[in-house]
Amino acid sequence: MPKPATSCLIVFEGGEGAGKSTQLQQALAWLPTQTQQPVMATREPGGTPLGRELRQLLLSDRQLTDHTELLLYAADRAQHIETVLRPALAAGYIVLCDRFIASTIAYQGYGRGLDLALIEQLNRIATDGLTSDLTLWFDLEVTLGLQRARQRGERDRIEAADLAFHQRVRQGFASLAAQEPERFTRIDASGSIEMIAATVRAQITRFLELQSPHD
Ligand code: T5A
Repeated sequence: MPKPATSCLIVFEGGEGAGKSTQLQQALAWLPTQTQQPVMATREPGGTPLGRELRQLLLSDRQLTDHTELLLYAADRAQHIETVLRPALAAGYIVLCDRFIASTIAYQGYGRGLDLALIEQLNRIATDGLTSDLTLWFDLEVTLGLQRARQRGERDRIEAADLAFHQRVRQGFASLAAQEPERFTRIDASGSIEMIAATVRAQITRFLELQSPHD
């Protein structure tokens, strides 16, 4: 696999239990065998010490208003970008990130029904213009994803939202994929872990080849 010219941010997105964290770990084990470039993994919410506290709040059973929830995700992101993502990208890393901006659009925008223009504005402030280079969306039928997530035990505050909420979240991801088909790639997450990992490897390989300098 050719070495990419620059650092890059590859984001793993999806609804509950779609398998994105499992796939991120697989990619994290495989990618360093393919490139000289340093590779690291991080996540939102919870990619910083402050973010881990925010994550606990966000996933606890506390009553949060929808706007409070939105602002806490934005605070987590602002801290993550300034203290983790930007320094890693400046140091030449390929960064694999579990969830990013698209989750806010899908969950708080489509799921909670908050104003998409407001979310865009807030994302602009939180990210200071940073966007993903490639987003892999793990798409799975909602009931199957919730079933997988529930097999792990207790439901968190967001998993516990009703089915219609999770269906709207899926529509949100679908809409983002339709808007930017090159950067935002849908991956069928219904197969085995190994089958999906092979698709992820192919997508990342293709992306890095496109990034690499040509003669
Ligand atoms: N959120 C996040 C927002 O609302 N707005 C935002 O802006 C952001 C950033 C935390 C929550 O925050 C919300 C979304 C979330 O509700 P999270 O930590 O990513 O985000 O938590 P979850 O989405 O809840 O993570 P999950 O772990 O449920 O989903 P994953 O990562 O998609 O699933 P994964 O890989 O952990 O797998 C779940 C189970 O399925 C099995 C795994 O072994 C595991 O047990 N599995 C498979 N089983 C069969 N076949 C496969 N192919 C499988 N792949 C995995």
